[in-house]
Amino acid sequence: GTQTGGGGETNAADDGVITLGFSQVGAESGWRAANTKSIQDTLTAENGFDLKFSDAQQKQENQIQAIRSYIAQQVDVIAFSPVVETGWDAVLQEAKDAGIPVILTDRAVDSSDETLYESFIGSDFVLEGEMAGQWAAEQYDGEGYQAVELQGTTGAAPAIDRKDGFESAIAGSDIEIIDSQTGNFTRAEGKTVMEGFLNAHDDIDLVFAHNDDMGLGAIEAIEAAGMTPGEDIKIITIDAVKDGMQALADGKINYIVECNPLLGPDLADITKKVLAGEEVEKRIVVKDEAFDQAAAKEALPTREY
Ligand code: GZL
Ligand code: ZN
Repeated sequence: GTQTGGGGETNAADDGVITLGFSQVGAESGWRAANTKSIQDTLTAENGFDLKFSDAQQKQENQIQAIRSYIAQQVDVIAFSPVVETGWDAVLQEAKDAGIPVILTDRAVDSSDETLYESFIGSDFVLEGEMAGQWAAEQYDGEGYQAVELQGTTGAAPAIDRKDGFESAIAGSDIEIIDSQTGNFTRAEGKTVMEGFLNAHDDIDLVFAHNDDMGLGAIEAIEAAGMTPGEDIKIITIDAVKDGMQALADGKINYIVECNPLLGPDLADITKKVLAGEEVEKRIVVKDEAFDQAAAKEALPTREY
């Protein structure tokens, strides 16, 4: 519904329909596709929403442009997954001045001014990195393992935090990260970076990829080099989307930490509470589990994504 109030106060949609403008990062990975589906399947007309959705092709300027257009359209709520952590304060202040509440999903912003958004719904990426590192340290300690790291998008919260978590968990083990580069969360770039690692090092034991898609790209590069992924070179990834779980069940990946993309229901719930003037939690942490090869075989038939 159109925003009848002036700046400052927020009011529920006057015609009973909640107009929500959503700026999505892009369509870079299987995780993103599942996340988009969850949002589009939940924020439907029958659930009381008029969803305006935009794909930023992983460019921050496109997200800022989309948010500005939602402000101009005077939507009831703005939600987005910030592609990187920094550079949002100005546009979020514009939303605040227009009296439009903002909800963050999936990735965080580094704004020190917490009044710029109502709530942040997403996983604990540091914990995901720690879970991956702990498993690696348990499995591969005492053997002088050399690891390479496929980082997510430079400046993105999941890339920064997963790296930190993994490094803290392997500190004290004799796993050493001998090379680390961004593959921008995509399969194609993960493959290209892994090809570079394989040319530069003849002693790689382990790949830590910040998402399944880059891990799947690494598998292609390892096989093209005549080696067996999951055996000659172990692979640990994060997300647990269908293609990753299949590779895990097939023995090409050794361990996957889940990052649940099904954020639509939480977003719908928080949005309705915000518009009803109810108190909402500033931070909603989505729970994640982890899978080895046996667990993947077991879980695959009933995986929602
Ligand atoms: C994590 C999400 C990341 C996924 C990637 O919540 O932001 O972005 O791990 C996706 O697959 O591209
Ligand atoms: Zn080397």
